[in-house]
Formats: sequence, C-alpha cells, structure tokens
Amino acid sequence: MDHLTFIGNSEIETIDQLYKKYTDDPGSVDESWRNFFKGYDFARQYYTENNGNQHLDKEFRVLNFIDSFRKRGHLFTKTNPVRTRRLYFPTMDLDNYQLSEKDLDTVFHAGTEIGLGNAPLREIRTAMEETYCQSIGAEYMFIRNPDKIEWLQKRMEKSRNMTKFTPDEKKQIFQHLKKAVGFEAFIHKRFVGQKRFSLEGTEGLIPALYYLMEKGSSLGIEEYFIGMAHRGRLNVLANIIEKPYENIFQEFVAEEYEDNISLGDVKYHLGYYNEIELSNGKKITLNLAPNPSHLESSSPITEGIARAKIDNKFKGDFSKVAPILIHGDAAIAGQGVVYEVVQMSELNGYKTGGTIHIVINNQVGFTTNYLDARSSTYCTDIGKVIKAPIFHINGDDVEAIVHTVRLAMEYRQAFSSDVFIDILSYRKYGHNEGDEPRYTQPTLYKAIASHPSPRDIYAEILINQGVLTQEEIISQQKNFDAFLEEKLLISKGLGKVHIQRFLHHLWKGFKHAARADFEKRYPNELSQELLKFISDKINYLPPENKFIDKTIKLVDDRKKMIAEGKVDWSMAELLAYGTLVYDGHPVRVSGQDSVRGTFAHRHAAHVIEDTDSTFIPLKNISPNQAAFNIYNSPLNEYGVLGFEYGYALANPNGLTIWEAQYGDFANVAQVIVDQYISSAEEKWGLMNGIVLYLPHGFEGQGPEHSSGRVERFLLLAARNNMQIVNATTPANLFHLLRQSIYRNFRVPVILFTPKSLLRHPKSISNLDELTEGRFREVMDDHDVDVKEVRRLVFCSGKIYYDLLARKEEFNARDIALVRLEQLHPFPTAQVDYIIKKYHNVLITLWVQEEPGNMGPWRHIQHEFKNREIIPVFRQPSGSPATGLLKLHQISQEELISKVFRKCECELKSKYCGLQCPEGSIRQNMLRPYNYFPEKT
Ligand SMILES: Cc1ncc(C[n+]2csc(CCOP(=O)(O)OP(=O)(O)O)c2C)c(N)n1
Ligand SMILES: [Mg+2]
Repeated sequence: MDHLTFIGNSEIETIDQLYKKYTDDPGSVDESWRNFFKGYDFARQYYTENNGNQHLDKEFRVLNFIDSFRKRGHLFTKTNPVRTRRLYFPTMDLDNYQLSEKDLDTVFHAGTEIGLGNAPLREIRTAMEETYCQSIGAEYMFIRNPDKIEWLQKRMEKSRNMTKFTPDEKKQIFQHLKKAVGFEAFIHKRFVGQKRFSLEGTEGLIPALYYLMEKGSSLGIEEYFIGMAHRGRLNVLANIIEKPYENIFQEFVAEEYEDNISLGDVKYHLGYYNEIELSNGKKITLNLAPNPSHLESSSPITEGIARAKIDNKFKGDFSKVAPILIHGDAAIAGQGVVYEVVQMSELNGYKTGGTIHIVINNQVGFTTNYLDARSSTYCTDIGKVIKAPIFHINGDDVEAIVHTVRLAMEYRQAFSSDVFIDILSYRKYGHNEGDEPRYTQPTLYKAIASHPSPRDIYAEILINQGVLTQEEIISQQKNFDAFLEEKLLISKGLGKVHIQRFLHHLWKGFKHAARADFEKRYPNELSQELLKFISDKINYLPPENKFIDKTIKLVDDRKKMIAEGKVDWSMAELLAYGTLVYDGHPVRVSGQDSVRGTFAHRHAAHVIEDTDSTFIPLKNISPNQAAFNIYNSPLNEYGVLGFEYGYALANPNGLTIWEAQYGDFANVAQVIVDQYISSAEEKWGLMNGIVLYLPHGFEGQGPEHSSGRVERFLLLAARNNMQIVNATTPANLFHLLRQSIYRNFRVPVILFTPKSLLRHPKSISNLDELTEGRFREVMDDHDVDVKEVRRLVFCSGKIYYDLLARKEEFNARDIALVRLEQLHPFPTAQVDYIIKKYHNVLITLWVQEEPGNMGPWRHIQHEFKNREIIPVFRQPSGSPATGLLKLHQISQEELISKVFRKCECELKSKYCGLQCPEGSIRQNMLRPYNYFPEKT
C-alpha cells in the first residue's frame, strides 16, 4: 500500500498503520475505514484471482452502491400508506454510483458482501431493494458497535428482511387485526360520538404488541411494562391486556365509582395489570401504567416501575422484563422528557435492559402536520442519541410489522439496548371522533376516506393466496361483532365502576390513610446497641484502601460525634437508611450529585484514593441486609422524578427518595408533582411512598437558590394526599423516614431539607432521641415558663434558629417559639392545644422568611381559621428573594427584630389590637420589609 499520510482521528497516521490496526482488530478503526478496507481486501483478492481484471474500479462502485442501500435505503422505502414520500437526493439510481444499466448483467465479486457470491449487478440490486426499500426501512449504520451492525445486517440481508409466514401463522395474524378493527368499529357504532381516541389507521399496533411479547416470552421475558397515551389505549387494554370488554363498555355509560374513588379518571387514562397466556403456552404479566393527558409523562414512570421489578423481583436480571413505550409521532418528536428518558436508558441507576419504543405514526398531531411538528427527518430521530436501531414500517403491511417486532425483540434481548419501531400509518378520524379533520388536512383525508383498513388489505391478500375464503372472513368478523354485543349486554348489568388499582398485588396490606393515621406512633423497636452497631458500620473505612485526608477526618468526626451521644443531619439520615436496610427495607436515593450531596454533607460513598472505585458503607451493614443504592442522576428533573415515582409505585416496602439539587428545580418536574404525586390517589386509587428532598431556606443566595416553593406544594395539599414537612432536627428527619416505612399506608412525603442547618451547631440531636423518640409534627418551646409567655410565635424551618438566637440573646422568656414541622396534614389539634396552653399570650404571630405570597402563610391563614394570628413576612413579590446578600441580611434582621419589638401597651401586659394608634403591634407586623420602592 502507498505510504500516504492521512489525518486520523487525533493524530497523523499512515494508511499502512491504519490498515495494520484494522487487520489486528477491525473494531479499532472507525466505520468508514473499516468499510474501505473490507472492500480493499476482497478487491485485492479478486484482482489477484482475475489476473488484473480491469473492472476492479467498478467493483468498488458496486460496493459503494451496496453500502449506500444500508445507509440510505430507508429514505426510499414504500412505507407511507396514504401519501407519497418526500424526495431525497441522491437517489439510488445507478448513475449516482457511476454505474449504468449496461452493468446490470455483469458479474461482480461484490455480491459476496451480501452473501450472493459472484453475482450480476441486477441480482445484487434486487436483493438490496428487497431488503432495504420495501415496507421496512432500517436505520442502523450509525451504530458504533460493529457486532451490532453485523448482527442486524446478517439477519436482514439473509432473509431479505421478511419472514415467510405459514398459512396458520397468517390466519393467526389476521385474528389480531380482526379484533383490533372490529373493536373500534363496534364502539363507533354503539357509542356514537363518544371520545375514544380510536386506533383506526394503525390497527397494526395490536399484532405488533402481541408478536413482540410472544417473541420476548420465548426469549425469557416474563413481565412487560407498557407506557402509552390516549391513542388506541382502549384497544390495547381490551385486545392485549385482556381487560374485560364489558368493563370497558361500562365506563362509557356509568355514573359512579366503587371503592371510595371519589374523582376517578377518564377511561382512556386508566392502567391495568393482568396475567395472560400466549398462544405459545407462555404465561406473562402485563402492566399498563395509568397516564394523565400529559403526553410522554408516563414514559419515565413506566421505566421506574420496570427497574423496581428488575431490582426487587428479578434480582438484577434485565432479560426477564421489558418496558414498551408507545408514542405518538408528534409527542415523541416534541416532548423533551423523551430525550431525558432516552438519555437515562444506559445509565447504571436507571437502565431497564432496553426499551422497545413503538410509534403510532399517523403523521399528524391533533391538527398539526408533521412538517410543522419537527425539524428532524423522522419523528424517531431521538433514537440516534443512543445509537438504537430504528425501523420504519408501512402500517398496512401487517406481515412486515410482525417480522420487524420479532427482530427488534431479538435485538433487545441480545444487546440489552433500546429499539425504535415507527409504524407509518394514518388516523381515520379527527383527533377524537367528534373532530373534523378536513378543516386542516383536506387532501390527506380525501385519501384516507377511500383507503381500506389494514384488516381488509390483509384479508384480500389472504384470499388471493388461498389462505382464507371471503366467506370465512365475513363470518369471522360477524362472530366477533356478536361476541362484543354479548359483552355490551353484560356491561349493562354491572353496577358501579371498579377501578383496578394498578399493581394491586404489591399493595396488599396497605390502607388509604385517614388523618388520624398520621399521628399514630410507629413501632420504633431500636436499641442503643443496634444503633451503635449500625453507626460503627457507617463510620468504617476498610484499612486496606487509601482515602484522602478529608475523608478520614470526616469519618473521625462522625465517630467522635456518636461517641458524644450526638447526631447531626447527615448522620441521622445515614442511620435512618442503615436501620432500614438492616431491617430488610431497600433504600434508593437518586438526584443530582446526591452521592456526596450538593452541600457535601452526605458522603454516602467514599472514593478510594488514586482509583475510580468507591466504598459505600451502607452496602456493608450486614450480610442479610436489603439493598442500599444511591445514584448521581443525570441533569434532569422531570425524567428522574418520574422514574423514581414509578420505582416507588412498584416498591412499597422500600424507601425511594428523589433529591432536588435545590428545591426550586423541582418545578422542572411540575408535571410529575401535579399529575401523579398530588393526585394519583384520587384519580387512580394509587398510593405512593416516594420522598422528595427539596433544599429550602433563605440564606442570601439569590432568587433561585432560596425557595423550594413550599406554597406550591401546600396549594396542592388536600385530604391527606401528601405529607409536607419542614424538619428542623436530625431526630425528626430520622423518625420521619423510618415512620414512612413502618406504617401501613403510603403517601408522598415532601420534605423541605436544610442547607446551612446541615452544619448548624444547634441542629443536633441526642442519640437517645433516635431510640426513644418519634416524629413530631409540632415542636413546642420547652425553654419557657408557660405563665410568663406573652407572645406566641409559630414558624417552620430554618428561621426558627435565627429566632432562637435572638431569643437567647435577649433572654426573652416571654416569647415561645413553636415549630410546625408538618404543614400538611395540618396538626390542628396540637396547634389548638398549644394556643390553649399559653393562656397569658397577648399576641400570636406567624413568622416566615418568604415573601407574603409565598411560603406557608396563606396555608396557615386558612388553617388557623378563626384563631387570630398576625403574619410577619417579606414584602410580597414575584421573585422569591434578592440577589444581594447584604439586602437579604438587612431584611432578615428586620423580620427577626420585628418579632421581638414591643409597643407600650404590650409592655404593660395588654394587647390593644387595632385600637393602638402609632405603636400598634399589628400594624407594625403587617408592614412587611420593603425591598423596593412601591411601583407608581
Ligand atoms: C404535554 C401535552 N401537551 C399538549 C397536549 C394536548 N394534546 C393531546 S393529543 C395531542 C396531539 C398528539 O399527537 P401525537 O403525539 O402525534 O399523537 P396522536 O394523537 O396523533 O396519536 C396534543 C397536542 C397533551 N395531551 N400533552
Ligand atoms: Mg400523531
């Protein structure tokens, strides 16, 4: 080979060097070089064999032609059932490859590249067109792993990317199409004008799912987790998950739910769980997660559920479980959470062994044409981020669908990777059945109006092939219709609607919480010895490993603290995890930088010096302990919180925690909070024990790092749907976490966590508070004489310590500082008790650091009802906090000093309320600290 010099990836290499690298290890050179050398090898051999035959040059062109089919053939497929495809250039015409019609009968050695041996160009071209340009378009040449490319190429090119189905198989495929089409037609006829988001146009989804799962079951999959939106959901519920037809029909007419589900949800949002037997005799479990309208929000949830099952039921075996996400073409291209989920697919903490993505590509989103819905060529281009193979299939070609889903499933099982299947189809009606699509897509809908259903297209093929007769087909359709009529009759005799609680088998023994349940003391059977044993394990560094000095000091300090009978926030947190895993309850924490902790307090893993390995003490508590897992999440909130919500849903006996970097970032995941965390119990009867850590506290760090938006969670709080806590002591954190596991119900726990308090000398608990105590919803002031108290101050969170410092400075024993640690469910009885107890009080205050329109104030005002309480807060504002540290400090000082400032009348032991002229306490308190001049 010539000693040419090339610029390789990072350094200058000669072609000889590259060639040597290629012959030693083909994977070590990049794909284009690999293809080049492959061609070079066989051309050289051919040249030698043919004694210098002059058509060597054309051999290269044919190779290039072949390669182009593999790379670009998908652009020229016949995949669109109702319109002509956009044109792409250069086309696959021979002259674009410096070949011509005259070459068609010339034999090329290049045929060996696709398993034909020496073959005429005509045959080579036919083989490539059949493989890559019919009803299936395959995008895979961007994959970087040569094994995967070879695997796909072999299977597709050998079979010309199609299965030869037997007549029996064809008949079975037809059954699925018959049911899919018949079901929609029946509802259309019997429930005229009702919304169902019909699958018509993409009925091929039903055989797609069936054969996908059947193939998977033959490869060891036992359980499937499906996430999907509105389109075709009823059809999937009925014809795949086998939710009884009569129950679905009943939901079209019923007026009431049973089982205390007060509000419920529309029928095309409900989830379902079932165990079904496939025609290959395999039994599988199917789970369809409930979903709100928010497109794609159920994708991370479904992944989380699947991962929880992989971790807990299948002990880490990814091959036993598969998530299937069904997307709309507009949603998969438009919703950012899809990107988040796809990015998470290969990460240690979040992978699920490969998700099968299926797109119902009806080429329209509501009324929006695909050309307005994306910049990418395909709606599935997101798959290229993770180099997943992507198949585009003509939705009218059911055999192509079945062939592809089987191939996709084999690939998933072989490589534990995601696969995308894009079913090119159409939507027979408008967005829903009452919508007029011709307002917006008149030409498309003209074509659709005269287009036969996939069932009728397949029926005609089967008749032509002699597999079924016209009469057989008509009678099968009639029988199915009669069967559905019977089910409709049954549905009319059913009473109230029963919503099956999704994953109910995992939730046996749990009850929905009443207010009183929150106050029950949980059985805290924890001895000092056991606590000591676990803290020794947490504070252990293996002597055989080297750690940096700071790690050693950190652990020494923790040991010292325990020896003194004290715990800080981090130690209490780790001890809560340690005691839970010791007792068999798995703990999982995930969030941005959660392993060390944003504020460097946690250090759940210690990095071994000079290595990338870590030592995680909580994984080494005892041989029989449950799993402890902590992950630094990717930098997203929506996807990860959704994932953890799903994980907690399938893991009621474990503690699942999502931590925001700062509390305000939780609003990036607002959909999960609104649509799942706060409302799933009322909509779907679902409990969920997820814990959210939201760092909150006004510490002068600016508008974006101060507030966890307490007010927003409180606004969503009602009927015990969440436990909202702003804990101020390590012991209370410890009990909150443990109590959330040892009780017989689950609600999401929203915990506002501290920042500066992590190191505050007063935010320390005694060890015996962990063994003796319990979670306290309210913390009274024990450093007062009740009779002496004239001013009763309620507050929550970190400001307590600022108030305490001033109280101590002034030795203000007439002021009682009472902390509301739990804000919802509101501890009304305890608050009443405290108000009554301080019988000499002249004035009761609520003090918060947040502006008056934020923080808990409005909630407190609502909960205090007729009891008089005067608020002290910052001036209401749109932005939570100032960017100037000094201004923050001035306003903080103003707040605190206000609480301790007294007017003449109060000093004389009477409170005059609004009567007092100048010095009125009330006036004074109500005038919040003003950051800025009033707008004029
Ligand atoms: C996050 C979100 N934004 C907007 C909507 C309103 N919406 C409902 S369906 C739909 C179009 C969906 O199009 P596509 O994903 O292609 O699914 P199709 O209905 O065509 O099956 C829109 C915009 C929604 N449900 N969720
Ligand atoms: Mg669509």
